[in-house]
Amino acid sequence: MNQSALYPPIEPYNAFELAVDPPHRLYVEECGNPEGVPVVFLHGGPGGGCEPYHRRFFDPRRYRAVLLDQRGCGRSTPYGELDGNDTWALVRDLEAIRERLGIERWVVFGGSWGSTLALAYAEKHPDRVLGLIVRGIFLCRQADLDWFYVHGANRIFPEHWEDFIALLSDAERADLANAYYRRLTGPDAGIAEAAARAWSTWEASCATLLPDPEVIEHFTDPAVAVALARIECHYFVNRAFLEPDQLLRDAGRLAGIPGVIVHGRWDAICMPEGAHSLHRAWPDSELVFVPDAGHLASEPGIQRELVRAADNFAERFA
Ligand code: STX
Repeated sequence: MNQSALYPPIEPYNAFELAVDPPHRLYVEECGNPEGVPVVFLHGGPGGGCEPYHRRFFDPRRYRAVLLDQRGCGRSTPYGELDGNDTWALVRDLEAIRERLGIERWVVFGGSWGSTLALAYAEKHPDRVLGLIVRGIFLCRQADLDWFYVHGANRIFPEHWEDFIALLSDAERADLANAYYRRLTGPDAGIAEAAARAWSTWEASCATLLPDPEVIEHFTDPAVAVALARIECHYFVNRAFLEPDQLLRDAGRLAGIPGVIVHGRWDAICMPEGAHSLHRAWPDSELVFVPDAGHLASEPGIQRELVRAADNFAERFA
């Protein structure tokens, strides 16, 4: 991974587990300056978990960065748990963490599903948000799900799509998400793990502008893939627990919140159109299309724009 735009590797100065609705326990950590501007990092998927480089978008002298693994993934437990796992539970978790840490207002920083969650949170609790930095906009409209799981991305990556649908029967292919859901949640652990690998391989294969074996390796490790596939599939068969077009419909609630939208021009997972539609609906946002990037936060041009946005907000909210 090209990490030139990022701050140096850093270890948390504080890490803890927070018990939320049973049986869920969340892994939370804080990095940087305890007196700095609070920012919360929201990872993708849902179910993707935090990675060490996610700490490195934030100037450690100026930010108090809070990172968490959302319900059921990463170091949160139980691993892959779907009960009590929905968008509004995650929004409540953010409030629980904010209160536990004694933070009044924070910058919210999220990519992909992390942008979905950031928008859902900010539209519900606008008074808690200093500013928003969102990347790889994923509005979870039916059109967004169809683009990635029905028609759209499969026309860009047909050979990876072929692998993705290979384990389904012809009949199952008509309703791919439900067919995968049955396998991922069924009693046979071998079938479930094969489905998880195929699901996560599809996503990782579409995530970067140039093929990146490290990304594919990371997301197809069962310690990541099983939670990612189970949780994504659970959210997507439930339309992410959102009303149709809810996030755009309610974008007016973001009025007055400064924001930066960063999106790769060649993002094959989340359509650039979504970023543009969000920008139109949210007048206080700045929209940056990165001309030479796909979807992932680790792509060089995306890193650069995210660090630039975070540096600007550190100045602004100091
Ligand atoms: N999922 C969108 C999302 O959040 C449909 C996402 N896309 N790729 C990822 O996350 C990984 C980083 C987990 C590969």
